[in-house]
Amino acid sequence: MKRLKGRFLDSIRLHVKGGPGGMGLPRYGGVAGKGGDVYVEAVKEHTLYKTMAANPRKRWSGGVGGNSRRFSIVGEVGKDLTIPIPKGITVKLEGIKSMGEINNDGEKIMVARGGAGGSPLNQYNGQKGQANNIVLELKLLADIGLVGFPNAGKSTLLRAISKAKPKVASYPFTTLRPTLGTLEYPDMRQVTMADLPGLIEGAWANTGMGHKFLRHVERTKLLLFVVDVNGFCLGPQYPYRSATETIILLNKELEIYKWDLVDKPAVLMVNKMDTPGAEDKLHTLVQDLSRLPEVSQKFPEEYRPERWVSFSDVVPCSAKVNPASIEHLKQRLRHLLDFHHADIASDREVVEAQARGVVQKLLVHHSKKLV
Ligand SMILES: Nc1nc2c(ncn2[C@@H]2O[C@H](COP(=O)(O)OP(=O)(O)OP(=O)(O)O)[C@@H](O)[C@H]2O)c(=O)[nH]1
Ligand SMILES: [Mg+2]
Repeated sequence: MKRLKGRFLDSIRLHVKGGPGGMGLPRYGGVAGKGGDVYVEAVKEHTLYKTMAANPRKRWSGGVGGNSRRFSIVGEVGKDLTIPIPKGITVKLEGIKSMGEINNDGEKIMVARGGAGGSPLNQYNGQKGQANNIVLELKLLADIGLVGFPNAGKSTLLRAISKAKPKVASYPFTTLRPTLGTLEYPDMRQVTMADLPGLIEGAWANTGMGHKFLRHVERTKLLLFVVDVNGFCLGPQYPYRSATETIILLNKELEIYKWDLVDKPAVLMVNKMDTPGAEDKLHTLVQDLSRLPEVSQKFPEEYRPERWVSFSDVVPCSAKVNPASIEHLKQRLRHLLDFHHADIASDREVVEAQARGVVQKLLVHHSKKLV
């Protein structure tokens, strides 16, 4: 069990067991009831903490199937059990196998099947229910997810742009757990940002912190790549990676984790612009950005992305020493989030209008807005 902060749980493990089937009655050919199944179901405003509090022993079982009796020849079916959980959860069978995802309230998944009731098929012996250890992993819900190599300045950025106070230090892998911060705008709009542990090449193979934290960017609306303009080197025995190379390698890690993560709107923050020689390096980086596939040729094939992230903005910043650059970034992020939101909203408008047969009018209206 991982604790983020106070009562915030990131993942929990539960033991779930389907109810056993009842006993059949051979003399009368009586068939017993099957055991109850166990489900997990998303309930509005639920949290993993509440799931834990509801049953601290973490063992959940379905109801026992009724025996077949002389005066009630067909046994009663055991009661199903539903475990309330929050939405935004990946349900896994212990190990790594995913059983499914729950993204909306009311969605449910069966996690353990009840045993069959006693019948001629099993010599009238009720069967045991399935027993599983399952892991419920929460995917954070943030508007913006920070993605970057270690030491690039992600936590420094979150400190500068919000009131959150994640740990900052000059060594890699300072951030061990996701942290959320809130960006506040003068019109009271709030945007959330998730600071995540640094990623390095081969994260998919669990190098560094591994890429398990990428699940937290699955539900974000926008990816903010944070790169150190000077590039990165983990240590003397590791290769140096230029800023461009870190972008390519991050792109690959995202693609491997989930290919469509690469399609999310993305912004590139080029950090540490206060350091010597930064301008020249930025210049090279910007040139490289238009020929990423070419630059990636120097890597072995397994590090070369097949799908490319496309950045709508490249914002040079200094998270540590230049608050104005961070203010500018904050404005750009707001603008992009509003833009993408409007995009979704106008799609919805069109669908609804189509249903009412007024699509023509709307299209005229939209094209006017564009000019
Ligand atoms: N010169 C300079 N240093 C910076 C800047 N931003 C961050 N740093 C320094 O870079 C180091 C790493 O910063 P962090 O914010 O901890 O980096 P991170 O990306 O969160 O690193 P991990 O948590 O390890 O992934 C710290 O020593 C920061 O002070 C910047 O704009 N300019
Ligand atoms: Mg950090």
